[in-house]
Amino acid sequence: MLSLVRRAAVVFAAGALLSGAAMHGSAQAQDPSTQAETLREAAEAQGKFIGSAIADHRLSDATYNGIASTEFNSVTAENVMKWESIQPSRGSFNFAAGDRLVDFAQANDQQVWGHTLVWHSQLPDWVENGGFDAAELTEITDEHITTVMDHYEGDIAYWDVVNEAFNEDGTFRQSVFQQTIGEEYIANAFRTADAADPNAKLCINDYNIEGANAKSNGMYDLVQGLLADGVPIDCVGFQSHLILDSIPGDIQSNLQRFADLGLEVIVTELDIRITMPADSAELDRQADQFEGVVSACLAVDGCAGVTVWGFGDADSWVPDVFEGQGAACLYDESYQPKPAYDGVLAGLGGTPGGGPGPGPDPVEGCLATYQVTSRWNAGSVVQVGVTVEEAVSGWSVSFSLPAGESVTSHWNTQLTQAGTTVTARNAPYNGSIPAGGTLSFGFQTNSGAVYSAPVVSLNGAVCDAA
Ligand code: 9MR
Repeated sequence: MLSLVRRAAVVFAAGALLSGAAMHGSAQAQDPSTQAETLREAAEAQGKFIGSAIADHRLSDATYNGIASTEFNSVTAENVMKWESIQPSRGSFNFAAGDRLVDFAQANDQQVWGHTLVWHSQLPDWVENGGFDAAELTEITDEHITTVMDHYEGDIAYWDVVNEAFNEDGTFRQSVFQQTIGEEYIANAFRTADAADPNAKLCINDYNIEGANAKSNGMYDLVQGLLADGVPIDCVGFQSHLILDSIPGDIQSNLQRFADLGLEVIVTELDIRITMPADSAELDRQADQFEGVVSACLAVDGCAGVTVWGFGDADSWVPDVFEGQGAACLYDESYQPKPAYDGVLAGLGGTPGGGPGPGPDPVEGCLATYQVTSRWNAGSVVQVGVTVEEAVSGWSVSFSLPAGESVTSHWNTQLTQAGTTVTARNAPYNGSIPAGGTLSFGFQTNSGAVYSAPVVSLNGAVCDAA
C-alpha cells in the first residue's frame, strides 16, 4: 500500500546541476538506497530524468512555480514552442514565452525539452492552408526548424522534431506535410534539425504507441528505415496519455524493442485519466499504474526518463478534451499530492513515507472532534482531533467536505483531496500516538458554507463523534 510521502524542504543536491544539452549522459547515478525527498532526487539517483509539461501562464503562481522547480529536473513547453506560438505569421518569430521557460529551467538546474517542430496540429493557417507546393513547403519547414533551433541552440536537450506522424492503423497521417511533400518530409526534418543544432537529441513522438500494436509497428518500421538510411534520429517519445485500468501490459518490452535499435526511448507526456468523479480506490489503482509505467522505463537501459503532461489536475488538458474524464495527474486541483505522486516516487525507486516501515495500524476505538474554529463568507478554518484507545504508528484520517468546498492550506498533516473526500495523513514527525493520546491537525477551505460535522474515520475505522 502506498502511503505517506515525506515532503521536506527541497535540497538541491550538490552535483545535480543539470542544464540544457549537458544533462543527458552526464547525470551521475547515485546510490539508489539514498532516501529521496522529491521526484527529481529519486530520478537523479537512478540517472534518469523526471519532467513535466509546463504551462507558461501558470509560472507566476507561487505554488505552481514551487512544485515545478523542486519536483522535476526536466521541463517541456506545453504550448509555447509550437509552430502557431512561435511563428504565427510567416517570418515573424515570437520567442518570449519559450525564453521564459528556458530561463526558469536554467535557474532551477533543469533540462529543457523542446516541443515541437513539425506537427499537423497547432499549425498556423498560413502553413496549413497556404497552398504551397512540395518545394515551397519544404523550404518553409526548413526555415522554421533552423530559425527555432538556432535561437535555442545549447539550451535544449531534446527536440520533438516530428510529432504524431501516424494514424492508428500504422499508416502515415495525411497531414499537410505528408500530402504535399510525402513521407520524406520526416527524414528531411531530421536532417535539417541536425544541421541546426548537432548537440540536441532529435526525437519522433507519438501517442498510442506504448504497447505493441499496428501504430507502434508503423513507428518501428519507420525508425528502422531512417536509421538504415543514416538519418540523424536519436530518440522515440512515447506520449503515454493513458486510461485507468487500460494500461498496455507490454510497455517495457515495447520500449525495449525500440531501444534495441540503438535509440533512446522516453515517456514524454504521461497522464492516466479516470472517469469522474474519481474515488479513493481508483486513485490508489492509478498510483500503482503510474508506478508501473515509471518502472517500465527504469527497467530499460535506453529509457532516459519520464515526463508527465502537467503535474496538477487543475491544469490538465484532459477534461477539456474528454468529457467526464479527469484526475489524470500527480497533484489534485489544489496542488496537493495524490497517491499517484507516491506511485511515481516508488517507480523511481524512492521511498514514499520516507522509508520502509509499517503502514497505519488498525485501530480499536477512536473519538473524533471536528471543529470549525472560524468561518467567513469565503472560507473557514477547521481543527480535527482524534483520540485513540490504543497506540497507533501512522495515521490516515478521512472525511467528506460539502461538494465544491476545497482545502486551500493545511498544517500538521499531509493532506489530499479527491472530489469531496479528504484524506489527512500524519506528517513525518507526528505519526506515533500513544494509547489515550490525541492526534490533531487543521486546514483552511475556500468556503464559509455551514454544514454538520462529517463522519471521521481513522485508518479505515469509523470514529465516534465527541
Ligand atoms: O496540453 C496541450 C493543450 O494545452 C493544447 O490545447 C493542446 C492542443 O492540441 O495540446 C496539448 O498537448 C498535446 C501535445 O502538444 C501533443 N500530444 C498530445 C497533447 C495533449 O493533447
